[in-house]
Amino acid sequence: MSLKSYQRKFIEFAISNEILSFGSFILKSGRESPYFFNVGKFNKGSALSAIGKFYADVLHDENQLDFDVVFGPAYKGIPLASSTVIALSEHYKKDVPYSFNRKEIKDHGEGGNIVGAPLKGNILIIDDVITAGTAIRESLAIIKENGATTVGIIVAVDRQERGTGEVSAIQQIKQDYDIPVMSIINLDLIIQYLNEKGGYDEHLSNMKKYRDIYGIKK
Ligand code: OMP
Repeated sequence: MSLKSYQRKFIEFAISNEILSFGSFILKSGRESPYFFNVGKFNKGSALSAIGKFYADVLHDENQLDFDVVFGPAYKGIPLASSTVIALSEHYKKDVPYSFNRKEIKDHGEGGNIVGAPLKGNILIIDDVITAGTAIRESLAIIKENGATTVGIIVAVDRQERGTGEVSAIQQIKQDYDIPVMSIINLDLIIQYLNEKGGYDEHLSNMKKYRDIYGIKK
C-alpha cells in the first residue's frame, strides 16, 4: 500500500503538532507502545478544522457508503464527529445529521443519553483510534440499544493490532458485524512514512518490534 498525498499530509501534521509522538506509552489494553496518537491535541480551531477535512476526504473516497447519521462517542468522538459533518457540508455539500452520547444518564430536562440528531437508521461511527477494539464495541452496543444499525466505522488511526484473539481488532469487527472499517492512516503507513523520511531509526526499530509482538498476521 503506498501513501496517498492526504495521508502523508496527515502524518506530517500529526508529528509537527505532537499529536503523534514517540517514546513509551501504556495503552488502555495494557500494552506498552513506542508510539501514541493523541487526538486530544487537536485543541485549536485550525487543527479541528483540519482533522474534520481529513475524515471527510476519506468518506468522500469511499462514497459508496450510505449513512443517515454520524455518531461520535463520548468524549473524544464528539469534536471529531462535529468537525467532520462541518467539513462534509463545507467541502462536499453533504448536510449530514450527527449525534453523540452522554456518559452519564440525564433524568431531567430532555432526558436520555443521546444528544443531537435521533440515533435512527444507518449510522456511521467516527472515533479516534482502534487498538484492541474495546471502545468501538461500546459504540456498537449503544447504537444497537437505540434500535439503529451501524453501517460503517471510521477512525483516524488503525493501529493494526490483534484484538482479544489471534485476528486483528478490525478483522474481528468485520467478521462479527460485516461492516467496513475505514481509517485515515494505519501503523504500516506510519512506518512507511518514517522510513522514507529518515532520521527515525530508533523509533522505527521499536515500532517494528512492537508490530512483531502485537501486530496482525498478514
Ligand atoms: P481500544 O479500545 O483498545 O481499541 O483502544 C482505543 C482507545 O485507546 C482510543 O479510543 C483512545 O482512547 C486510546 N488510545 C489512543 O488515544 N491513542 C493510541 O495511540 C492508543 C490508544 C490506546 O490506549 O490503545
